Amino acid sequence: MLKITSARVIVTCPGRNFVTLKIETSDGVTGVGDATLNGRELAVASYLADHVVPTLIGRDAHRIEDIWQYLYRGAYWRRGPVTMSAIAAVDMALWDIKGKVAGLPVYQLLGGASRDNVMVYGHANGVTVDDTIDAALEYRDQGYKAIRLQSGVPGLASTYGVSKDKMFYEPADADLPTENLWSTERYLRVVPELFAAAREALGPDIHLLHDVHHRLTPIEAGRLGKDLEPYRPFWMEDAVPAENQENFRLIRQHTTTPLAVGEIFNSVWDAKQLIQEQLIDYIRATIVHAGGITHVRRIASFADMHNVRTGFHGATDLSPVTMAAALHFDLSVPNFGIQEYMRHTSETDAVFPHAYTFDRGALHPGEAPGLGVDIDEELAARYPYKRAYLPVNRLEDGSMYNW
Ligand code: GCO
Ligand code: MG
Repeated sequence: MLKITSARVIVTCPGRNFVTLKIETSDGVTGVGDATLNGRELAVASYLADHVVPTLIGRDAHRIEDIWQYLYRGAYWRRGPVTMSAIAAVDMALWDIKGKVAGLPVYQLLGGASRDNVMVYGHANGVTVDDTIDAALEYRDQGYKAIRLQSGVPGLASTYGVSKDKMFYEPADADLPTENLWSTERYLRVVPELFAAAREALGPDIHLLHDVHHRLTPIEAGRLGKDLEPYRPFWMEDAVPAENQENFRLIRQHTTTPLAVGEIFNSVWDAKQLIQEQLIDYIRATIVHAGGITHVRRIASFADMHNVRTGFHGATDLSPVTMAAALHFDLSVPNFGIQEYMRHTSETDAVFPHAYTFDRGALHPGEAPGLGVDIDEELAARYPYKRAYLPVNRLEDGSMYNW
């Protein structure tokens, strides 16, 4: 038995907040897990430190499945982003430990590589369509085969996905939530223009993606999907909020544009109908917010049975620990689709030294045993927690809307 002797929660802010769990075992092997929930970080830190860590001490680190069930069933209060992010952190750390003990990278424990590397998409954004196309050309020149396009909406001061710094996007940048304005009418005019310009500039071979960020109704999403069809988008993401999974039937009736959903899902149950009825093409639930490798594995297997592929969330609020875990998973899972890749800043990369590498539009998790990522605790301690919120969104008449 490999006893868990300690588990520590480390909160650090090298430019943005990250919550990391580090588990230590009786024979000195350690593992790391990500528990970052953007804008609500301390809730998960407390859930772990106050409620999970005391129950882990003395358990056998090798019993990953049993510990997962213990934390999920044992809490009585199932699901939810806070609970599932906390469980994910424990799960990732235990897979990391198992890999180190075996002397194998985690993807080998998951069945080995199903592909040579993991295709990723980068984020091109700009205030105008032309700026966005310029950014997209830079990504293409760096070797990206898939690019997400987000541009400003004429008449709106700020829009989701458009950053101050073209190559980095960080929405949680204010001590209290900033307020954005939204107009569906203006937005629906600009996106088809953006895609027309992008196809013209980038040619037929680059995959083009777009994130609606939950801002349309199903019939509006049907309209946008139809308008984008001539430009062959790879996917339209989060077209509508997904609490009501049936909503997607209406979108499907109107467009063949592929649909991606799930970055805020935390359980297979959030996607059950979407997958079972093939109402989506890509499931975006990811390791940190959906219960770790152990649970995402179930989601992906279920999706595979229904011809739905993975397209995991990979924004900068998912730490390099999640990125590493996602890459091991992506490399091995049969129904892989694509992986989002929003590069971390050099400060973040220094706090989380990692083995994964980027080459011509693809990532590889590397061959280091375990997840191949660690946290430099001394460096992390130099960046104390800094409160930061995601923005909120209102319609032009002042109504609260979806950000
Ligand atoms: C994406 C996402 C992010 C989220 C962010 C919230 O597709 O990458 O929509 O940009 O908004 O992760 O914390
Ligand atoms: Mg998104």
